[in-house]
Amino acid sequence: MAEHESLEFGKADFVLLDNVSMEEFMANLKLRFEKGKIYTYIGEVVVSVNPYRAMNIYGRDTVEQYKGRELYERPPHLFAIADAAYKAMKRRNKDTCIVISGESGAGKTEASKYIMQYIAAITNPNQRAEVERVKNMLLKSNCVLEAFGNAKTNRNDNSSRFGKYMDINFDFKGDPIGGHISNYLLEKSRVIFQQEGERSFHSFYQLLRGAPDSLLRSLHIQKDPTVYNYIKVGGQIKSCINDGADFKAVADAMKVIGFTGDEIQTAYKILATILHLGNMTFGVDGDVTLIETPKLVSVIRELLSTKEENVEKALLYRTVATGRDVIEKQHTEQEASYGRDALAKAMYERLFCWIVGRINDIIEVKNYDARIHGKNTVIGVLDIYGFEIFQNNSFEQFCINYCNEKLQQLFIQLVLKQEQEEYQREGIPWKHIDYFNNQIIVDLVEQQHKGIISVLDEACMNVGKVTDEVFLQGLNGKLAKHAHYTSRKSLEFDRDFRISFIYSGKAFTGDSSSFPHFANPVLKGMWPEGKLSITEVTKRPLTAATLFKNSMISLVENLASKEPYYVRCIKPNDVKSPLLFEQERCRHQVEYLGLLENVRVRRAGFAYRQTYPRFLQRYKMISEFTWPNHDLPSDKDAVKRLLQGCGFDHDVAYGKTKVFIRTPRTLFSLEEQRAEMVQRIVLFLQKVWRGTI
Ligand code: AOV
Ligand code: MG
Repeated sequence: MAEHESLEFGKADFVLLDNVSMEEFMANLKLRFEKGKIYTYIGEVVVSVNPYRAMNIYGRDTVEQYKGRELYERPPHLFAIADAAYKAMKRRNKDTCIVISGESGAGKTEASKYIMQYIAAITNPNQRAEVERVKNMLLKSNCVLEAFGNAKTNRNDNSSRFGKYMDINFDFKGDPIGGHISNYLLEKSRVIFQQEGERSFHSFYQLLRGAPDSLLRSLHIQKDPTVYNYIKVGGQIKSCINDGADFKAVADAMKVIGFTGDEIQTAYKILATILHLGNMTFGVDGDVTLIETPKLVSVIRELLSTKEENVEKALLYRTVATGRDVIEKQHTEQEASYGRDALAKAMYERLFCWIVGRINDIIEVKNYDARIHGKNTVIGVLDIYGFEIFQNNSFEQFCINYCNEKLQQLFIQLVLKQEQEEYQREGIPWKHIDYFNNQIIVDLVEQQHKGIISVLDEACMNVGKVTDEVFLQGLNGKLAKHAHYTSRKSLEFDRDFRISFIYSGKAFTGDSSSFPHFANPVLKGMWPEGKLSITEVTKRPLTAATLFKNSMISLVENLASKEPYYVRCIKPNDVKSPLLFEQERCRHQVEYLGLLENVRVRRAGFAYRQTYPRFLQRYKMISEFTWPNHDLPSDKDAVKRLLQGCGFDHDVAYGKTKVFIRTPRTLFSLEEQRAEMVQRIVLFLQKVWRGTI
């Protein structure tokens, strides 16, 4: 519990509230926000409120204050959590992870970057060149991924449109030696369409506003974004983002990471191709579908180093299987424009995944021999897209929100449920605390046979016949009785209803597109499959929803296998104001993040626990009753005796196999006494060895 703060700033840990009620919680959160204290603990969880202004709390001097300190020694800060995760990893050889959650615009991505900066700042005291290089690449990767994966939305000017989980690997000295990035479902529909007031991915505007004229000429691109259908809506928006300067920063970052000149050029060519695709139109002549913009075909041909007929084929035909043969079937006009959009989206997604893959090739740990160097440990940082609801919610919003539900479930599992179950198991007197378990919502989405994703998969079996109606009928048939499902419900910020938003059915039923064949080796690398064989054409691929579900399940398994630390971000208002604390808006977030329940469990709970024998092993020297050995009937009795002797009896509970300590302060004091005794014992032994005793 952080105590080094004056009370005028409110309670630094919600556990210290006089009464755990929503009113007191909110009053404390508001007071601290208004006093410029954006971080507050719930035990080891950091609650963060987006300040919407530059804070002078991330500099070198602050790093020094937190480095190597215990959580409760300093005022609440992200750095303290980062340090705790780092210490746990280094001291106990544990893989740890930091899970950052909160809705769109709450400050997750900023938090993840500060955490990475902190870890970079406290490691590599010996300035090993190789480690510095790795650190630099890890930090620079953020800039590149944000350019291609973030966009301005109505909720956030720099909204992450993909989920990101980054592992940082450390050697036995605790220095970073590499990393790995997993990305989750990019919101590729943004490539072809944005809602009013939003933009496409930053990368497009950066290219238009930042690229030198010669480059633009070679890409046949004009500077004015409103020329391009795909980014038109967003193109008119002057945002606070400096696209021109960012273009150079991203290009530099790509070079530092190790992208070759050819690779960077190819990325630009793909961006340009997508912009040109958006301006392509189709017509009909009799029963033949035509491209009305042949000039663009030749531009695209040039950019992709392929043949004109390949581009035409990719746009006007699709590959279908008839019996044992694969044939090319011509698109109708409407199919052709749908196919064009699908191609644009798929190209951007490939580009993005290829960038992530290239970064991974470069930053992955190489030449590490665990037999020589000891275990290579990991800190994972999870920064996903936050929960969001728009007027129309597409497949991607469905996935984003499902992902948030999964993480909330993990939090409930680990923090609330496991904690309560352990007390029960240990026979510690305990009043059960009710909380909303969102498992029911997760099940609604992912359950076998009757979950939304299963229904979708079933609907998709009828290739060609899937319509919104088929899907909706399937859902209504299976889920009508589900308490958390309604088929058409108006948009409401309703506490226990989070799935019953309008998700537009169309987007659920996936894209299919064929690709031209390329001569450019970088492009070839992005489309390794080449020409499809008959089995691949007829093979039914897993649906996008099932792929996403599987990736979420494995993400959660991965997080659950590590020691988790949590940052819970809150967005104070919808107008990006540093002054406004919208009470209702914040209360709603506190509610669905389960923060009050978190305080209750924590308060009723215990900061530290250890089995009796291990506890004795560590602390037996501080009591005459237990040092060097005790003669009590059991280890439990010995621990009782020891703690009574120290005057800590009031702060502990004795379970069946473990002792539970309520406040960290008690533990801290035990540690101090131990250190003192160890020192004395060492001195004593030295005297013995020297023969002075
Ligand atoms: P998000 O990651 O949680 O949203 P961001 O981390 O992008 O949100 O934060 C949104 C904006 O809030 C940033 O661009 C900053 O302007 C401001 N901000 C956030 N944290 C801080 C901070 N600690 N100090 C100063 N300004 C801050 V999303 O990716 O949309 O779910 O999908
Ligand atoms: Mg983000």
